[in-house]
Amino acid sequence: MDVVTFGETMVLFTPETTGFMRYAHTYSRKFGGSETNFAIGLARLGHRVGWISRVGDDELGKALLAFVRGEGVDVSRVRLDPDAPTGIYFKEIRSANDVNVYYYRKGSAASRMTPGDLDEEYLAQAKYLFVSGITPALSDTCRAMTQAAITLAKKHGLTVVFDPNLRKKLWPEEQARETLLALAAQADIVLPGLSEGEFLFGESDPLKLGRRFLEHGAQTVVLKLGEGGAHYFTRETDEYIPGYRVDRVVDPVGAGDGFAAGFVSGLLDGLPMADAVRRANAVGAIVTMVNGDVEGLPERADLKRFAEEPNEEVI
Ligand code: KDG
Repeated sequence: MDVVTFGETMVLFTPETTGFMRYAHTYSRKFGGSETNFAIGLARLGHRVGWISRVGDDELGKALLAFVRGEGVDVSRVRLDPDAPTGIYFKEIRSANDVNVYYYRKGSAASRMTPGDLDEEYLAQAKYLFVSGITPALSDTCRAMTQAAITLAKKHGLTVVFDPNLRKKLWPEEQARETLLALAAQADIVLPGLSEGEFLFGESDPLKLGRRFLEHGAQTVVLKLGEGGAHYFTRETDEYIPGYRVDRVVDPVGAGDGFAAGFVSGLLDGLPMADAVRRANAVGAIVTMVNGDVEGLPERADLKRFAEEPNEEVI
């Protein structure tokens, strides 16, 4: 396995119409969850990736599992929980750049995960552990599991990649800040968005923010600037990598996970940091052009085509 990740994936209902959810009558059923968005992104690019989780032992849980398995992600460590349902979430698309989410996930099967859901041998054989800041927000036991996963990863020499993925709907701000800062301090690579950095450190200047994350413990920080690209920082150097202009954003949800998949894929392929960030920008941009959290994730050929197109860079 190149990469292992863990966290909750939900059944996603996307309305066929834009506007307030109260007027939406028809939905298409999809699946979404930061960690499987990321894992599917890597699988589409040809990497070996495993996902640890729980889903309900119900029809939707089985459909979700079949979907993720069908995308080439190893689900051998996912448990069907007979005592709790699979989580659900709805999207409300007011406009392409204004998407709300409504969660129905409290008490879900995944929120009942504990450190006992981790298989040490399974983790130990991977190169990277991808940790999202959503999992510790789900419950006390999921928070303990997140810490246990990082501890095991460090014990076995995995590189820990952390995306803060701040979801204010899931937990009180003070608890979120304290927990996400503690996790960021232990990660080798941190992939924050600008607004997440502002939330964590009260700092909005990208250069200062990147250095704050380094001082806090990370070896590498890639600050995501949306359409504007990304700025990476290491102990030795830093560099701004412009983003790609997307003519028509359809659905921005999942772009950050695509970014993370593109970046880790670049590292697995041994690309220099700047090229890994370029790939991350490209995958993130491609994801926004398609409705759904994972549907737009590119395969190698799509990525090559996109890179060869005369894409305008946004600086
Ligand atoms: O990054 C996209 C995720 O936010 C989405 O897929 C759903 O995992 C999800 C969440 O918890 O919001």
